[in-house]
Amino acid sequence: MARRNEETMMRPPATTLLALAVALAATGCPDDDADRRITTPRAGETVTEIAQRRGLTPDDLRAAAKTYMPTGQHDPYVMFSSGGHSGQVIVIGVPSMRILRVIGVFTPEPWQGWGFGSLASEEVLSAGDMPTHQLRWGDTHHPALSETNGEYDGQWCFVNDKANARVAVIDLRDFETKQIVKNPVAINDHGGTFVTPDTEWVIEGGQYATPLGWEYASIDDYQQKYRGTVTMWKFDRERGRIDVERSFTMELPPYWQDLADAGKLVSDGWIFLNSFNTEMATGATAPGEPPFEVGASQSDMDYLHVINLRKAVEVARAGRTIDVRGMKVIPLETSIEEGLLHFVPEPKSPHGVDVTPGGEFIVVSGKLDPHVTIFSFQKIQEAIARGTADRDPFGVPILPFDQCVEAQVELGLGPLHTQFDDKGYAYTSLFLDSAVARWTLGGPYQERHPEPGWTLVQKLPVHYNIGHLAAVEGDTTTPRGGFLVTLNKWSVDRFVSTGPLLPQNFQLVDIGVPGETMELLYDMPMGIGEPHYAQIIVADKLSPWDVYPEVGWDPLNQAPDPNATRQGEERIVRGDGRVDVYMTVVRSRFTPEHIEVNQGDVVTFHITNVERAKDATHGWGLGGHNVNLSLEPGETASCTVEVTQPGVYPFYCTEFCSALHLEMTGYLRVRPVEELGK
Ligand code: K7E
Ligand code: CUA
Repeated sequence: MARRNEETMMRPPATTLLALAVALAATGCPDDDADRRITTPRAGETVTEIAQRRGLTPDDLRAAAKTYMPTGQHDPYVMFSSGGHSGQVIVIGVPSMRILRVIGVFTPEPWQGWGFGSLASEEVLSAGDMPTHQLRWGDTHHPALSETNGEYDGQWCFVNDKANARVAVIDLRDFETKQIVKNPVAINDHGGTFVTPDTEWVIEGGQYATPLGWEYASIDDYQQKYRGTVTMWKFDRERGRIDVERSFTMELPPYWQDLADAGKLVSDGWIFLNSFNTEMATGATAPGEPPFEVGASQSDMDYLHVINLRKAVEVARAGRTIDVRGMKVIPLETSIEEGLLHFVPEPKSPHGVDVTPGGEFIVVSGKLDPHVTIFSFQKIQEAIARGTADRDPFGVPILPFDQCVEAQVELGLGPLHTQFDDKGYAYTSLFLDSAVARWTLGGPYQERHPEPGWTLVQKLPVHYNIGHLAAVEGDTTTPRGGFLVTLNKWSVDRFVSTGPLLPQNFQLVDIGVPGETMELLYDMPMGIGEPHYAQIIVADKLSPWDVYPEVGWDPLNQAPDPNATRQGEERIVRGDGRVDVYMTVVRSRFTPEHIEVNQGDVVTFHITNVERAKDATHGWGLGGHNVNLSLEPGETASCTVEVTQPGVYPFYCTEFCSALHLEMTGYLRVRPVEELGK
């Protein structure tokens, strides 16, 4: 069904469009009063007349026909976008660009009750805290869908928090966050999350070098005491959790590691991580000294880190690690001794690193270089075998650039990130040019397109200052092509003004046709933080639950909840300053509805939604206590409230669930201490 959608989306009915094009070409826009054009339709207007009245061009209608999902129809693709400093993940239908859901991850999210009293969410969120204080904000950058054999399998989604070096695990059976791990070695990160082709490892590369283990060191000791990192988190698919015990970190020189990508197919078992500030600039430590901006951009080359993951796993398992706050860390000397780490010079202050679908090439974009540089995995292997005497100041071997490079393609200004399609094209974002460059891959991809390999084919302007871009399954071993979404940082003039803070602009691009035919289709304002990366999966691969498998389900552990309550067994259990309320929820009542407790009691509510109907979600909001739970069909959720302030607090259902939703309420009455014993 979805496959059929896919195809029809690519081929709008040509005859209708042709007729419209002819009709529209003949007439101009009738007037330029946008409001009147919308609000003065005539009865029985044809599509052509509507288009004329609204001043739509044939191109507008083509674009509309390619993006529009008729009411009730489902998008064939689903995009998982980071939410940037919203700390969340945003799920969007493609090509309609409709937001389907925001997933609460690092930041409390009230609709889902995420971090608003639910004990399960508090357990997940507090696992990501610092030892001394709470963290309730994150900056999500790179979501990674789980893979099997290098293809998305629709089971899990991971995402990193750049601000605090944390990684979250989202279960795609219910699209909820199940785990947050705080990196014990690094305080911030960037090159994560990227998964290996079977999701055995979730990679989290560092960013701004700091002393390992959150220690203090003077900036004067930068080269001695500050270090970069990359962490390999072991994912246990059975348990659906990252296994911290089996994870490890590699100590790296204090360059600022940036993006990472895992090798695949021929390069499976390797990791590529680029870096900037190999100058080891320490910024303006005194007036007049060069700021980071200048100091970190001096050299023409930085270093692509080539890491032998398989061998690193063996070295970590053999115990050749030191312990940093409970994390196994392979010291830099050990990595050099064991040949785990090689550098390849890469131009210049690079940002993106992306491995081609077959794993043969590694595409690097230098922000300050107009080219993308394509390295050959095989050539890198040969250079490693040949050996090199060249070393960085820490003793890391540097392979000769010329021995590793396959091609360079001049694309334009500020290249950042690259995606791939099914036709042997690559797509690179050009931040400074505000454009997407379509260029051809060579080598084994040559036969898929008519143009010569390693050539720029088309540059499509986008609006404006594009960061990442995402093509359908565009970073897997089997990219689908069809659509590309550009994640533009600035929107400037694209939308009705909402004041000085403007949304980002997601633009949908048709990349279904070869040659110079990329077509801009649609602008979607993204007014929820600043997303960085996104991945787009074929919707058919997702198979989330309609309702939880049984009534009384604990979504955190994906198992029956011991505190689940059946209808007829609702009760209030009191003892020693503690009150446990076992409650059920169904349209349209809470049982029990009246709960009387004493000031100072610690009251735990265990609430079970006994509904089996799809979408019969109830909420449980408790006034005056910062509490809101979301109770999806079958779910049991618990929440603990210490009632310090006497009074009468209505609780009510926060989802408009039925005609008698407003009657779905109850009272929590807290008797003041003075009243006790009366
Ligand atoms: Cu914004 Cu991948 Cu964090 Cu580039 S990153 S744009
Ligand atoms: Cu239940 Cu409203």
